[in-house]
Amino acid sequence: MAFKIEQCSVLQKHRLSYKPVLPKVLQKGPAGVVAVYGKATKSVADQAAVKKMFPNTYGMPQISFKAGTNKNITKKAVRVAVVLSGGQAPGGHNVIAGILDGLKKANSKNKLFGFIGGPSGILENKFIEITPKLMADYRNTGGFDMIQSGRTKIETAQQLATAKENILKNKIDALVIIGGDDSNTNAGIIAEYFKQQKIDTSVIGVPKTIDGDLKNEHIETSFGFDTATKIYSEMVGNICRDVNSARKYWHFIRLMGRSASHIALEVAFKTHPNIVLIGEEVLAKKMTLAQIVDNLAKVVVARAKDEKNFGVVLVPEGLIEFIPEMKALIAALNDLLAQNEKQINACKSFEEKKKFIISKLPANLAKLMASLPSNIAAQLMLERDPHGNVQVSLIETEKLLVEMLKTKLAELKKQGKYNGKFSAIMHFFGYEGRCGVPSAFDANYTYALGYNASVLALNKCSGYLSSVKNLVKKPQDWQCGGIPLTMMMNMERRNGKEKPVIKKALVELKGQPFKVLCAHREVWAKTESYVFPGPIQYYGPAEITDITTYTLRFEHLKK
Ligand code: FBP
Repeated sequence: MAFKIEQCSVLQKHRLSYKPVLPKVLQKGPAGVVAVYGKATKSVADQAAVKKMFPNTYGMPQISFKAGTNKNITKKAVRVAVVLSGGQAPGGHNVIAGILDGLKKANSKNKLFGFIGGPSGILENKFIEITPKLMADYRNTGGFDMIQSGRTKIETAQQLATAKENILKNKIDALVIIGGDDSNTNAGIIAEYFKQQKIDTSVIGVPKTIDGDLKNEHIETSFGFDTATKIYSEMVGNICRDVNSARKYWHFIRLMGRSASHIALEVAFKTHPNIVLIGEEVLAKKMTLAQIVDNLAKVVVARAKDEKNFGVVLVPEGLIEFIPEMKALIAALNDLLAQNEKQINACKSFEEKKKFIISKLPANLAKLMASLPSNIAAQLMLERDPHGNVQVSLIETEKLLVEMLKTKLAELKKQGKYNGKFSAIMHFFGYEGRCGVPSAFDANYTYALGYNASVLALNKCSGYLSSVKNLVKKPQDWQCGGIPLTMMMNMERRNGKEKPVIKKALVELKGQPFKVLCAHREVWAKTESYVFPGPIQYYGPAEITDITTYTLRFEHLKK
């Protein structure tokens, strides 16, 4: 009997034909949607500075959509382009499917193009037409591979002029940028530039990031957070069960989430680890690295007394930037690396580089830098991303914590305060979660975000982020509209300069999700309350397939 290996998994075949559920307001297509304009808006902070930088797009009203007959939608065929920007997140292809279907429903002659490889595709004028036939191979799939992604930022006068030239050359009526906080800041900059240049092309953003830190009252979550946290939770749950079976290791698991600790918190709700560190709490309590390690040691020692030399610790990858002393060091390094590029590049070895940097740092930070293990010091000095962020996914914070914890436990042993065994296994779960097959929630949400973006585009709204909310309800009842990108901005220091950026939504210590953690963590530390969520379910009862995150549900409790 001949065996045949299929090119496409059985699940994938089934997912290709899944029809996402559209919110009621969008179900009649763009011509059946009317925009209702709210009051003028202002930025979340630094209003005068943001207004000065966005004179043409600051203060625009919020938009909410309602069912009705829209006579303003252009009858002439339009050309829309889409670009994926930044890190991958499950559901990106469905955003594109939603845009395509919305455009085609309005006019079968409308066309959608995809710039290749992220924003650099706009600058290099590399694009393809996204036809219904091409789209059919990517519906409800994970990944960004149809047109790929990238982190290029379009900000210099030259880059903006090139973007304008290519957009005009290709007669693009609207550009949809699917990205996180930095990419949507960039969308805001391009929207402002096009208005200033009197170009009729609208620019619309779509909130993407597994990190879950692009959110506010109108953007309840970014897409990908639901699927990624389900994937990580399956893996963490499996480790919890292994830990509870073998009872001999402490597992330290670093989880992606560049700045905010939302991912670690959500995974903790789903799995009940013994410890979950929350970066925002570390910052608020001004904890030092040594204090974090002391707290870890307390739990390890207490469990050892019950002969439990095992456990699970979740570490958000952004933790390092929240520790005040490390935050100050990273901020100083960001400026130093940006301002001394030539001299640093001329250094022949890592040691030479480190010496040069230490010579430029203030005494307290120089001491801290010198005290760090070489691998961590080297990781802190790695090149920043184009938006000026330190690449925390490359910093092995879990190893730093384990090394320091070992030293602490050895001291306690000498003092007769600890009599256990400590054997640690370290993991980093990051890239594993970014391209998974989107959960039912993310498949529906991304499709709605894309369809909604097509409606914004056809209404010539520029400088808006696609907003789909009321997400704890059924998709049919989700509310749609747009919120001005400038409304989410404040001023921050990036690459050594003050820049307007969309403010990241961090874990709020007064918020419901963190309060729930506080109510449970003591018990989780002492006991084995582990939960094993298992894999994402795509078929079966809605209570299994359609469930949203704890974070979203707890946040809705406050309303
Ligand atoms: P976005 O904010 O662009 O969505 O990316 C987030 C993220 O997945 C972080 O969680 C992670 O630290 C980072 O991307 C990794 O970046 P890269 O893909 O460039 O290695």
